[in-house]
Amino acid sequence: MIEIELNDTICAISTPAGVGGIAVIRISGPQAIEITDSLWKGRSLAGAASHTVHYGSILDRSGAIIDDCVATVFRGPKSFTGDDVVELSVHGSVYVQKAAVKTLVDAGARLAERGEFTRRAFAAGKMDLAQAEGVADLIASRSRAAHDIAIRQMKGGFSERLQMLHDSLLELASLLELELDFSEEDVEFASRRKLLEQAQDLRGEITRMASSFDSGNAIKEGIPVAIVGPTNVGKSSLLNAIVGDDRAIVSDIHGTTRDLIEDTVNIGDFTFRFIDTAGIRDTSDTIEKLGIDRSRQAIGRATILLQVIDAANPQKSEYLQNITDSQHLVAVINKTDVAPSDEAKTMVCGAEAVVEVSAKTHHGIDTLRHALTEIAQTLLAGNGDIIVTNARHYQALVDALVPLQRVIDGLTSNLSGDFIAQDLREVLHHLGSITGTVTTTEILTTIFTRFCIGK
Ligand SMILES: Nc1nc2c(ncn2[C@@H]2O[C@H](COP(=O)(O)OP(=O)(O)OP(=O)(O)O)[C@@H](O)[C@H]2O)c(=O)[nH]1
Ligand SMILES: [Mg+2]
Repeated sequence: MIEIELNDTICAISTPAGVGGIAVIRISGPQAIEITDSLWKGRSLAGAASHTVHYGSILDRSGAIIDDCVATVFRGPKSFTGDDVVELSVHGSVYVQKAAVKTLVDAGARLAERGEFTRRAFAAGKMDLAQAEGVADLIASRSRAAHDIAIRQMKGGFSERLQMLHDSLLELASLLELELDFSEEDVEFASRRKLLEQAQDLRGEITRMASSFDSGNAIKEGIPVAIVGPTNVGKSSLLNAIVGDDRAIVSDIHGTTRDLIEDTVNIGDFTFRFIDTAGIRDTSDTIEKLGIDRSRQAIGRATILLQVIDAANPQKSEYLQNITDSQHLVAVINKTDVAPSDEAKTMVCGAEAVVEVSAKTHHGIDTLRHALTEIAQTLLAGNGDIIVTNARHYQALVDALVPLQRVIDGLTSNLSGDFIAQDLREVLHHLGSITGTVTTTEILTTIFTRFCIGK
């Protein structure tokens, strides 16, 4: 999709590959209705009003019936793509789906590229780029939290906020220009101090948005939870108890787990990515050492750490020394079915929650699951109403902060307005790239080829 033709008529199967009750084939473009009508047995679609549904049969080139189906007609510009669109609901046989697409292609439609329907919607001004990416995120969302963020983005919440930032920056630029126009006369339109305050506010807002990316990305991809601790404390047993499956090997031999073992589970509104790690201890075993290195890396990358302490053999946790402010620590005292938790509790340091469990009897596992959703909730709540989940948006915000800092430095050191205006334009450029007011074919191709065909 390097040079994309946006004026012909395209078609694709929009439902997932395979057999289903029904499958939807979408046709979009200036000839969508005409092409479908040429293969249609039933009342002609040529005069059909927009947003109407019609029963008939789809025919192959020889006139034989491929299937009875329902055609929904949307006339442009009031359609998803802005062009005329027909959606055919056929029976979900793999053969019927393929035969229907083939007959449409034989009659003059072209097979759509990945994401081409949404790309056309963007080109027609139906949505901006951030909203189009929201559509892709919505399709990919696996939890309520990820769905909520995606739907807000798709409905334009993020775009609106960017527009406000854009307007503030333009205002700043025009005030600077006024200053330039009247610099000969001794009139002060806006004091530099005021402009500086405004620029600092903008920096605060953009920084806040950019820093929400860590949480946003975790919510979208699954919040990484590392299960860590010394050997034999029951980390693998805990993973199995949480995910409700025999995912990891459990044994009473110290150093059983060597590699990272991951499993993804939805709890409440969130997706969590649990990572069982090798128990940390001094060892001369080469493979085990490599495993322990991986445990330490997993600790560095996790959003939530479950520090597992064996109630029957409590030990200190030097391995948690380097955790950062943005990481959340939960102490899990395990094997409470065989030993009291008092001594283990004295090993807890800096944890947000302490949960007593038995991975064996499953006692306390629900409490632990609840504690995890409470932390996840703070990830959502701690970032205001805009949460950035897209790496491209994050990068654009970070890129915008560089020239914005130059604006602030320029205002502080009383630099001439035209230099500052140049930096302001650069900030606007980076913010504009998020919604697609400034963009290139290359960027568009990268974004839309991540979509599925038929969307
Ligand atoms: N009684 C009791 N035994 C447990 C509990 N959890 C785990 N165990 C036992 O403790 C032993 C170690 O369990 P694992 O889950 O393999 O421990 P681990 O922390 O993954 O160990 P490494 O992989 O070697 O680091 C096994 O014999 C488990 O059956 C529990 O809650 N109660
Ligand atoms: Mg293990």
